Amino acid sequence: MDQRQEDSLLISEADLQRLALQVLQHLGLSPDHAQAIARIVVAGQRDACQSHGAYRILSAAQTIRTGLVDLQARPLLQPTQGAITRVDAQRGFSPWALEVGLPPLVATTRQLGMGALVINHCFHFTALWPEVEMLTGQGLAALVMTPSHAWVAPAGGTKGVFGTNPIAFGWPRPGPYPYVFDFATSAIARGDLDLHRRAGTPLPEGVGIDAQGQPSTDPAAVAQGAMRTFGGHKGSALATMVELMAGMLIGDLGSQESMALDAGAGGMPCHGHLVLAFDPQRFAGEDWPAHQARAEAMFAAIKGQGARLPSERRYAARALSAQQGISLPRKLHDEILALLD
Ligand code: NDP
Ligand code: PYC
Repeated sequence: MDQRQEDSLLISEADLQRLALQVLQHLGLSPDHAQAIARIVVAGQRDACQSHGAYRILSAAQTIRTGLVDLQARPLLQPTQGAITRVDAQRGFSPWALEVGLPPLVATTRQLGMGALVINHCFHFTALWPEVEMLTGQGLAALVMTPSHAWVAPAGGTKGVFGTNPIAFGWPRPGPYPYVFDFATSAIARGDLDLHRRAGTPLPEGVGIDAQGQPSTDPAAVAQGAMRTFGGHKGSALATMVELMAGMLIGDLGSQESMALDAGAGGMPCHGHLVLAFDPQRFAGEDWPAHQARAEAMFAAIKGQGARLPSERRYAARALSAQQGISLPRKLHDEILALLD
């Protein structure tokens, strides 16, 4: 949802980072957790991702109030097993665990051609594209997925089974901007539904049903009912894959179990998280530059028709934020400051 028309202020990236850090530590998080979370939510706000930027500081606060998340948990890096790097987040938030797991993931990927980072027992509430960009920045391709809470009905059904189950993909390109897409497999992200609810605006048609299974554009009614997958049965199958790959495969909770653990407390989901990385130099070998050039030709063919690549809106917002500062809704700024009371 576009909050750009809202009354906003401009804040420098350094100041927003400082504010986020101060608030998160005030909420009781250890400095390592607070720094890792601040980095990721500030990057989201910088890229004008309203549902997964500074707004998520409020989500962190709400999750902390549930008492379920361990604010001091130290991510435990397990011994690497073949291509698999595993970090047990020990019921802490995910960003620090991700930072702990990335270096061994990159090393394994370079050595074997592909690698998997499994993060277990983490509270995950961030966008996935920052994770993907950390890998494309190393010249790697990446595929990331995670369950959430069971807010989403399968195509043909009316009751929540899946999470909003985002999938993100990244492909390294020459220059600073990789090819990245990152989307929920639900018709709308839960964060966007929340923003509609906060703003008192209706949802787009077709994204949810009420508790009686009837189509609804009322965010509160859909929150009581269920959200729909995007693309009908196709989104439903992708959401199923996320439950399987980032749930059962890695021995962790799926979205239904995460929701049961929360027991109506209103916290962010707790489950596992899967990050896959691929080294093009190993797959394509010494011909990689030629194949990367073919990929560039395909991107040019997409753009040549007037279509845009995913993430181009974000990259434009990033450039604007660098020039003028980060745009932050004033109401959200005040709510974040109020967390210091
Ligand atoms: P959007 O529908 O806003 O965007 C999906 C993707 O499509 C983005 O990469 C976007 O790029 C791109 N895109 C949008 N419009 C176009 C277009 N016209 N042409 C080409 N590409 C386009 O994403 P969602 O609302 O589904 O998800 C938002 C965020 O929520 C994601 O970052 C996701 O990771 C996060 N999320 C996190 C969850 C969690 O459990 N942690 C759960 C669900 C979602 P651009 O950004 O440049 O517009
Ligand atoms: O927006 O769907 C969402 C979401 C779930 C967990 C974090 N974000």
